[in-house]
Amino acid sequence: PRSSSTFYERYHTLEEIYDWINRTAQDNPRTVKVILIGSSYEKRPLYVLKVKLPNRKAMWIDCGIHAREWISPAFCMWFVHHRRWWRKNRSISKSGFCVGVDLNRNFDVDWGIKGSSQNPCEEINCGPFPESEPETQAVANFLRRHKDTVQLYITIHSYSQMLIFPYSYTFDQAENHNDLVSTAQRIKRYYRNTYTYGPGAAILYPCSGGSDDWAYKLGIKYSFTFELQDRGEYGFLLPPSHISGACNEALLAVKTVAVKVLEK
Ligand code: ING
Ligand code: ZN
Repeated sequence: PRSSSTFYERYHTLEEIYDWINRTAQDNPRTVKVILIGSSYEKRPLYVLKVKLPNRKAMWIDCGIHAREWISPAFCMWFVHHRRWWRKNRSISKSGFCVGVDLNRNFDVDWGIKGSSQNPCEEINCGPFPESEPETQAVANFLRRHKDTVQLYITIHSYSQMLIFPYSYTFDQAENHNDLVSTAQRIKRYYRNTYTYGPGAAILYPCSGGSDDWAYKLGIKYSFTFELQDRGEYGFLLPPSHISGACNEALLAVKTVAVKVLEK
């Protein structure tokens, strides 16, 4: 449980809301604009916060027409801030309506079968075909060119404090499973916090098109997904004060694996 409520879980004064409007526009100069559309009977400014959509369509939301309904302006702020929860890339689907492919479902390994969706509006959309996305292509092409020298593949995600290794797309055991387990155990010894480890399908969920499985099948026999801090207290909103703790922990882990794998 969170120690205190976040900014968006509290009610704010009009002054605070004006500050928030300006800060939001300043922090997102390309997507957010403030437009003054008039003033109230008591001469307080009325603002539109214009948030750009990928196509040229638009919708209107107003909040706070009735003064005592405090949850209403709180919702408008929540709605705008929700963009902070974006997961996918920014590719626009064929229909032009939804945006984003989950790059960790777009790799060419058992593509589109498990734990993924063909629907571009969903969070785990695998894209129209394997390696359809420029980001996936770039990584895959580079690794294909260098697979003979790259011995270790690591991909960093958050959160949940886990060390995941192949496979995620099948419950079959990786050929060097015991070796992967002992590597993960070695890392775990250095952590103060609790980390869970194991094959993705077993410890998380079965899921196709992930980069670690793809890299493994390319021939990189040590392939890990690190899920960094925390375990859900702050989740994706890990406060800046936790950055050094989380990174030092991950640093130690990366060093430990690197020493074990590359010193052979
Ligand atoms: N987790 C991963 C995800 O893409 C994962 C878990 C790892 C899936 C390896 C597939 C393969 O769902 C996060 N945090 O994104
Ligand atoms: Zn992730």
